[in-house]
Amino acid sequence: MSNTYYKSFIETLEKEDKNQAVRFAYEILESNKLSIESLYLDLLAPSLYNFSCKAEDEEICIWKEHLRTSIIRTILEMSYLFILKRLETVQKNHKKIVFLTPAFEYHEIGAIMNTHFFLLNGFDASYIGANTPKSDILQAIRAYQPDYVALSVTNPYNIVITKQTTDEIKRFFPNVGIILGGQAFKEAHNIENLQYDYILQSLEDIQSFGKKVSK
Ligand code: B12
Repeated sequence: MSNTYYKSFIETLEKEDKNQAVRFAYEILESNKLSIESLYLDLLAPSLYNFSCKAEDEEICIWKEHLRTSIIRTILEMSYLFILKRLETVQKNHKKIVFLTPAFEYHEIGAIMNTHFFLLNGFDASYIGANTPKSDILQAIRAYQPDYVALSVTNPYNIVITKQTTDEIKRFFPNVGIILGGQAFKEAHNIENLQYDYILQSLEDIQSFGKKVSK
């Protein structure tokens, strides 16, 4: 079923019609045609993965990508109203997670989506931003005292800064668990030498992790 909605959604995105795309996603959630999880994973994520430009748009391709990302981001913010509604029935596990992308990592859509998935699985999760400098991450840990810090990393070039960041987190806050996820960690050699506690990559991983910490 989500396939049919995906086709219609892509048509609105190809027209770059932000209002129609946001209304379309709102209507899907409002009428329970798809869950928040399915909207994110079956419509929003593939609309970015499959993004490509026509040959004649080559020079403005990056702007088209930015515009599409900004539409998706607005839909994620809009969806928060539906998350609030779902949270009324979610049992909390009282585990706090600070979610971010490290310095130089601008890809943030996966981080925002997964922050929402953690919330829906009972965690007290907050997304604090993309391209977050090491010192700011340490300050955030000091201020919010989370149980876990989750880092989403897409670009393998950012593994070096991720290593520096995770080393410092473990040095100053050895009891804070480090969760890593994102495209950069799909290659096993990118994980070697990093200090972390969990690699999570999917909604199912978050659901199992939620069950484990609630025991
Ligand atoms: C949108 C986009 C951008 C936007 C990002 C805007 C934003 N606000 O996020 C902008 C224009 C800024 C951008 C910039 C660049 N990008 Co870009 N970008 C993309 C694009 C088209 C979509 C990424 C996305 O949002 N996908 C959708 C989300 C939902 O997917 P996701 O992040 O993978 O997350 C999913 C999972 O990985 C997982 N997940 C992610 N994190 C976590 C964490 C946890 C804990 C868990 C449980 C799960 C999890 O959950 C999500 C849902 O399943 C991809 C194409 C692609 N194939 O991914 C290229 C892509 C990622 N970009 C790429 C590149 C090269 C760049 C640039 C270097 C380009 C340049 N020359 O300037 C810069 C780098 C900027 C930087 N310093 O970070 C490459 C990366 C290649 C590589 N592997 O090295 C890609 C793959 C394009 C390509 N095919 O070449 N980009």
